[in-house]
Amino acid sequence: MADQSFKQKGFVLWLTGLSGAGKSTIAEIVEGELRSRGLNIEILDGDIVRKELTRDLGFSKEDREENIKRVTFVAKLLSRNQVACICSFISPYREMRDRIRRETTNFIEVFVDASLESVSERDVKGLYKKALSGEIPNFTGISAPYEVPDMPDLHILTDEQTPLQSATQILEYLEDVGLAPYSKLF
Ligand code: ADX
Repeated sequence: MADQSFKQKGFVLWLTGLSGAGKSTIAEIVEGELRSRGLNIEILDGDIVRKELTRDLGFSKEDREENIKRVTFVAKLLSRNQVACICSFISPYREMRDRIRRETTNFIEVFVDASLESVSERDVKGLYKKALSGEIPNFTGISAPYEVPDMPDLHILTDEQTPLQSATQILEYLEDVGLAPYSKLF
């Protein structure tokens, strides 16, 4: 049951982590749950945004910065209009994530942490194999850096928990800071 007295505030829930760490899956669970609690919500996800909004960009440091810059612009517009915005991007550079924090209100950095061993072993999209053989250059974790967040608002260990448990950790945090109405979880 949605809490009718809850007044929605905009926020930017930013999921950062390696490709295949579970960002998109967790984002979708959180989205579904918040929508069912009556929040207006949008997801901006790397794989989709790169087809629709940043198709012209690749994976050099400059292109990733431009990718994140455009996404931040959209997230800013949404969140300042009380929309909950879930952003799911590798966003590998600390400096770029710090910039988003400075430019948006209610920014929550979530480190979706999976070991390189586990993501490259699972290799859901078959990209790690290609990156290791050199077929894909500049691949995060293999031939391009991932700068681990120093002080994320939330640190999620996806090697040790299910996507549902990770989503629950995020939902409890959002409830605690007053950005989501309380509800019986799942
Ligand atoms: S970011 O670095 O600019 O934040 P983003 O999250 O948008 O990256 O896109 C990452 C997705 O692009 C990955 O999940 C993967 O499917 C795909 N991809 C293709 N090439 C690369 C690459 N060189 N490095 C990382 N991801 C890549």
